[in-house]
Amino acid sequence: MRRLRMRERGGGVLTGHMARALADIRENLKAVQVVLEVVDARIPWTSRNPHLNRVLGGKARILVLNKADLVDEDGLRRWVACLRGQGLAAVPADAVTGRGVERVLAEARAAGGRPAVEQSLRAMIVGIPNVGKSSLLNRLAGGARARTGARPGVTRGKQWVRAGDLHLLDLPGVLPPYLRNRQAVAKLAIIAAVGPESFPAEVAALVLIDLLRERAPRQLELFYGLESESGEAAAVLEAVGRRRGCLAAGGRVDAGRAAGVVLKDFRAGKLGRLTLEDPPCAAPNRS
Ligand SMILES: Nc1nc2c(ncn2[C@@H]2O[C@H](COP(=O)(O)OP(=O)(O)O)[C@@H](O)[C@H]2O)c(=O)[nH]1
Ligand SMILES: [Mg+2]
Repeated sequence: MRRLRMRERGGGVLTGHMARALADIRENLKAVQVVLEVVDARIPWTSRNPHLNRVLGGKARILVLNKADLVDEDGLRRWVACLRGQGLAAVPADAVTGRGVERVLAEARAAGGRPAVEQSLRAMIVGIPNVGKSSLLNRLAGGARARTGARPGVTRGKQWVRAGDLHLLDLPGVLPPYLRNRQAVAKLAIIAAVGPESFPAEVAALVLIDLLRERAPRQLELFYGLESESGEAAAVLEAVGRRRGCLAAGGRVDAGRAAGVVLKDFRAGKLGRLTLEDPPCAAPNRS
């Protein structure tokens, strides 16, 4: 395997890009009472950006564990229980089918308090790329997507859309992914929050293979019809590539194409519903 040297960006350091994104969000926050922080339910921890905590201050927040359809029920339940135990209003959702979205609205209403007379509750969506911010916005705003327009004294040119009795800022706030360490960046690449230009797909696929083998043993063998693979992740990737005809000149396996296959299948949920990390709470006693 090619040795990878990764330049850590935005981890502990506040880069200019990160600071600008946070400043934009801070500015928009003034206009809302509630924030819907969207994360990917497959990596609820790694897909958050902890800088948001500082920017939010005491603002009410709902933590939407989106793409809940792609994770196992048990893992999801444990994550929700753990986060709620920490006082976070965590709500699982599937922004494509709309499952859980009503509850997001209900909790936003409850958390946002009662706005002043004549005003509706205003909220905004934030999150790192590809977690489903736009999908959730469309779901919440419904098909019509009628803009409610600027409201004097409240919006100053911002566009709002109606979501039930809530007013949502029309543009979600994009948080840069938080690159805590190499494993975190690999997970972010797996869910396509970080692109292949920043983290090679092949390395992401190898990390994914290791995670799958640890968390859902035999899943890869079953799905791709492989012999039992006990070797390194690279050997599994090569077996998948051979199986799927990802061949380069001379009959060698094209590892890059094989990586693309594994990542695509995982992202589509074909390799099983699975969380890729555990909540920072002890597993419940199952006696
Ligand atoms: N399976 C699944 N896919 C989703 C869900 N929400 C969004 N997506 C898909 O994830 C991709 C990114 O969604 P998008 O809303 O553009 O994310 P954004 O970058 O955060 O605005 C799109 O292909 C969506 O169809 C979900 O709850 N489940
Ligand atoms: Mg979007």
